[in-house]
Amino acid sequence: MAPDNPNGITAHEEAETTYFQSNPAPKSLANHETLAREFIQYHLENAPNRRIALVTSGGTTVPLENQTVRFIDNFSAGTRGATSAEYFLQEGYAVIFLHRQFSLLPYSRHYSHSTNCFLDFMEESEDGERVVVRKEYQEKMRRVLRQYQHAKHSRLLLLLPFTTVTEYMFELRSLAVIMRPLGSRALFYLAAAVSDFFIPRNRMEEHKIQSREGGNSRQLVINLDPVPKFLTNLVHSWAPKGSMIVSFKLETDPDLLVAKAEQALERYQHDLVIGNLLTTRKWEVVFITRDGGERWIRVPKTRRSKSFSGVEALVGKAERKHGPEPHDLDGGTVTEG
Ligand code: PAZ
Repeated sequence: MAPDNPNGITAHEEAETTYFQSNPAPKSLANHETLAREFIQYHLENAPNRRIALVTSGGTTVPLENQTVRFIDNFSAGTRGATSAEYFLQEGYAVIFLHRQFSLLPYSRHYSHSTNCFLDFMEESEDGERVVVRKEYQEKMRRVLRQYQHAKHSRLLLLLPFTTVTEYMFELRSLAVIMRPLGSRALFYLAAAVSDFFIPRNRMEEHKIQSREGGNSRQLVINLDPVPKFLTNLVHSWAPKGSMIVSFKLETDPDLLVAKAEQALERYQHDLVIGNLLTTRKWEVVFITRDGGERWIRVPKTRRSKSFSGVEALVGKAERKHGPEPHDLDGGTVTEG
């Protein structure tokens, strides 16, 4: 990118320096960096052709106090990210799963936040000696357990949690840089719902904000700054050259979705924007591509109880960009058009 000022640095680089110097790095960053380096090194040494997807998932928080009692949250249960991670694993990728702490995780998502308590999946054996999975759940649980154990034992899945928007930004930057040796085998799948606004550290209250002042209740007026648009930095500076970068765009107004997704692709110059609407996100998404394409992918009405990731169609795209993987795709769960 061309420099925007006489010092030879772009406005995006300047925003990056200011943001990362004036907001504190997460305490777990150094440990996460070590884990990510080891993970990538392991795959480079043991499966040099394997692709690695960084899947981001869940919503970021914006703390109102440094010793945080209250925070603003971004909508996302982590369903898209956790489901997509499973599909990437199934398609032969290793996955770094950067997720909001306590949001849905690949595999355990089938049980952890279900409408049943996880204890409802179990019962005592007839002799009362053991706790066992209820008969009607055994087949599915065996399948999920096997997939989970395979991912775990083959070191295919690295789980890294974040909570705040600032933690997310530090983690994303570090992971992208650590992924550079992967070159075109790196894929970024940014499904997390990241806050557009935050309170910079130097304006954040240290202690719990009090609701009364001088004996009277008070109004709370919050002044938020925009979070710099770091997708530009990710695309042009942090991520490995030749990697595939996919972002998501969530809207609530159907009339805005496609235009906003197209705008994002034009602005950040990455590979793909997947648009979705809050109310229909589980059944349909739209792929906006650099060639001006707008492709809707829908789960047929009869299959709508199944979680939908959109990865089925995306993996086909990644293959066209990077060359085929040695396995077949199961594209049978979605329709296009
Ligand atoms: O996690 P979830 O399945 O409840 O929701 C997924 C989603 C809507 C957060 C995701 O598909 C998405 O659009 N993420 C980007 C949000 C944004 O525009 O910032």
